[in-house]
Amino acid sequence: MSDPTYTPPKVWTWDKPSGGHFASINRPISGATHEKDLPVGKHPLQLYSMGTPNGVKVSIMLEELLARGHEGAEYDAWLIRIGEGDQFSSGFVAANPNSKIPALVDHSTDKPLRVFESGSILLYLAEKFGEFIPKDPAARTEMLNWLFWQMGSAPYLGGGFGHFYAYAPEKFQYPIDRFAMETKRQLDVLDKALAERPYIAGDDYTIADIAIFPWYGGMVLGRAYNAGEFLSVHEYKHLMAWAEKIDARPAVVRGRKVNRVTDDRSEGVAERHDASDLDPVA
Ligand SMILES: N[C@@H](CCC(=O)N[C@@H](CS)C(=O)NCC(=O)O)C(=O)O
Repeated sequence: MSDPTYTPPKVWTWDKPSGGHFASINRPISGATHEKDLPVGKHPLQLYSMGTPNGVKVSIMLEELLARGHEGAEYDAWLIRIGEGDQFSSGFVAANPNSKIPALVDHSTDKPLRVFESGSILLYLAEKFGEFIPKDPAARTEMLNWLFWQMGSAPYLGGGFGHFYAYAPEKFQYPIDRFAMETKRQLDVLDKALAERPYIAGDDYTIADIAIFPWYGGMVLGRAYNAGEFLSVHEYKHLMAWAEKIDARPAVVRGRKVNRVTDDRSEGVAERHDASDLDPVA
């Protein structure tokens, strides 16, 4: 139970788990908890991830690149079970010292190159293949505006609203009000932008759409925290139409299936090593 009379001590110490959904994996220190190398498959790109909103940004991007015929975007996707602490293996920490999925290792470079943070991975892939990133400096800057907007904004949606609405051990009104307000403000920002243009940064589909879709598209499509009714997401009509349009893209359908833990093969696969792994089940 929370203590309404709690006064923070002078110095915070970690003397008990914080409670809530992720209590067993949360620690106030970084680094590896166990020695284990990451597996490496046969393709140039090795993705270590899970089918969460941050994870699927990268698998959607890779599927979009493959759909445009870039064979160099072939990849192995390995499942990192964040609820079981796989992100704290020595191998994963070497790929991402921040112990968060997604992480990518590019083996097509002289020395294998690690790329972490979903925004950095999207930018890396967009530049490597020259796709989903405008060449015109003004259009590129507008795209980057929205890409970085997503990186700064989604933690309020996920770590703020989602955490206190769905995962905290008790319902506290103050943080739910605080983050519901901010999440609705963000949905309104997107809705207003999308009233004026087909994609978030302009006329073309870019990595900014790929970054924003899993969080904010997922939210209005009713996939996040069971909070669609609570946040009246039907009000954001332009955002909804954009989300439905992106959701229907074949590469998005495929990318969303990657690193998903499910018994239903048509819903997703834990690992992806071949294009046929994501083909519809006959
Ligand atoms: N800013 C990071 C956020 C990544 C992130 O928060 N990943 C979550 C899953 S969606 C994670 O790995 N959580 C595991 C943990 O916190 O230990 C990115 O965009 O890549």
